[in-house]
Amino acid sequence: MARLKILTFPDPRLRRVASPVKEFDKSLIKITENMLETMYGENGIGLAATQVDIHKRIVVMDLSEEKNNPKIFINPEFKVLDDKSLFSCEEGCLSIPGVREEITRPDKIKAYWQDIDGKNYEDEPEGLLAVCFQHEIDHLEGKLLVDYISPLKRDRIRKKALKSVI
Ligand code: GNR
Ligand code: NI
Repeated sequence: MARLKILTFPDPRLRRVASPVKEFDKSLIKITENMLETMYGENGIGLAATQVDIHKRIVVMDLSEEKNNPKIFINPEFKVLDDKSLFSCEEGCLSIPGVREEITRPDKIKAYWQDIDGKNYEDEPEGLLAVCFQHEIDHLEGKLLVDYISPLKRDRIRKKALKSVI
């Protein structure tokens, strides 16, 4: 296993749209193992492959207190069941260190994904799981939580991030 480097905003590679996983092979297992190690190492509750410069539709998560409940979502998708039911949550992102923003998202969603063997699942996640699921799918679409805030605020975060690189 290996820890992977996490891309940070405004790296243009975070804007790439990930491709569906078609082969459920050994290399997929290795990617998910490395992503889990990276997520745990950075104290994150979720990680999308895009964040480690792998542009495939792979997400890992662990929302448990004890960090002993790793979840793998291959080709995750969701549809909004009720666009009037919203949930606000202060979100952070490993690709935008130091930034936390209150984001409002649909609360009632139906989630679809495959497991590491390609088996299909669906569920109606709630609360933090529903938030995290949408946050990670945003990454696979090249979308970041700064896209939900004002352009002025986003520009400030971008300038600060560019300064701290040098
Ligand atoms: O570690 C993370 N915490 C978090 C908190 C609230 C809403 C979403 C998240 S996901 C984030 C890890 C991350 O950047 N995943 O892409
Ligand atoms: Ni994130």
